[in-house]
Amino acid sequence: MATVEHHIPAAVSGDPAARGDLAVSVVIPCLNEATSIAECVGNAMRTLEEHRIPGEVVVADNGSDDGSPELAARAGARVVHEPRRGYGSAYLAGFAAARGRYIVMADADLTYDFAEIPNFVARLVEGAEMVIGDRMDHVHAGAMPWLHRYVGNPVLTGALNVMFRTGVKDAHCGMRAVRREVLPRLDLRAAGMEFASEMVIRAAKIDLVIEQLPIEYHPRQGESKLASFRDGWRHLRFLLVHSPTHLFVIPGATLGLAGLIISATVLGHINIFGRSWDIHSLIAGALLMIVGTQVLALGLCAHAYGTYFMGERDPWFDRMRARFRLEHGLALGGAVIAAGAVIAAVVFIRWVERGFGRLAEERFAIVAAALLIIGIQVFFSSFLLSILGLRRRG
Ligand SMILES: Nc1nc2c(ncn2[C@@H]2O[C@H](COP(=O)(O)OP(=O)(O)OP(=O)(O)O)[C@@H](O)[C@H]2O)c(=O)[nH]1
Ligand SMILES: [Mg+2]
Repeated sequence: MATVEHHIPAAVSGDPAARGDLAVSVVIPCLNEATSIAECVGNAMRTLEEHRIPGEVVVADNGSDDGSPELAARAGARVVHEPRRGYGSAYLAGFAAARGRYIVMADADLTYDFAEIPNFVARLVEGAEMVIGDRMDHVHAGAMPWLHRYVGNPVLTGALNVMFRTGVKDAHCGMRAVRREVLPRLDLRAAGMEFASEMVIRAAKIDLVIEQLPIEYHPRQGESKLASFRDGWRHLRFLLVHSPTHLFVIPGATLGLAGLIISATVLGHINIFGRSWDIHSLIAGALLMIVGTQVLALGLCAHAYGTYFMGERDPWFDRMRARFRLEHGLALGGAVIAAGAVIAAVVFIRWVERGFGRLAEERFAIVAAALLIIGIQVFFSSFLLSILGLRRRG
């Protein structure tokens, strides 16, 4: 068991009735954990008592059929039943029922030491708004499968930090603590295991003071509820759909730029690897420019939706919308359409000059088509962006 430092300030301990509120709610999500739930609840209650912390243990259940809720209640927990399935749904119900000023979260499988509760609470009392455990340096033998320890966790935590810069080392750690007063601002909604990612991302987005606490991770009792690939994908999907910059803008700009370079290489007759590049490369270049523009436009629309309807803030998008108006987009689209039309006209004139005979202006034809497609895309995407902003307030 981990060494536990006891430095709970006097303000936290004391008579709950005198303060009219509880100091700590330990919230435990539980799905068929009959082998361990009673011991978890017992350990949590004992820790609260030993440290004279006025608190409660809330067990959030949604669908156990092995008698876990009854065992939890008998061990002294307040059991909350949530009809909607999933780890996140259970936590949301548990949070709604919690009465403590500070909420400590931990699993029902004995993987976490409930004796750590006072350490988590102490960090909150000292000013942190969220405390997240960090298991990675203290994983006991058999506690975490190789795939999770060396692939799933590092890859997903790494992606999360690239996209959202949270600085959290173990973003899926199930032992955490949070001040209850910040929950409305966190505005959590995820139903499944991706709830763990949502909490960290939202906390970073609203600039909560997040602290990390090294803790030990023990082998679980009972059967795991985690499906590696399904839940891993749910986490990744969650990260992507909350970051239009990484899902659309960066890939779209990269594709478009690659298309532009390839097309310029062909049109400029630049030799690479001793070869001159022609029609087929130009078709590839045109294709990349077109899809790049399309993906970029989707990214701008996704940003607009996030900003106007989800209250998201993105400095890059804010700078964009401060600088560019609908008319700028229409002018840009119009100019690209005009350029495409001029090149198409040149091809047409040459055809007329040849007496409507055989024509070999494929390069110009491809460029004209690409420019017309891109211009039309920019033109109408600008209107769509404008429509998304019709109801904006800020
Ligand atoms: N109420 C409820 N609890 C759940 C649900 N899914 C998982 N849990 C609980 O959430 C906690 C975490 O689930 P685990 O199966 O331990 O997942 P994990 O810790 O990521 O994976 P392991 O390392 O295998 O333990 C446990 O206490 C589960 O009982 C659910 O759908 N509803
Ligand atoms: Mg577990």
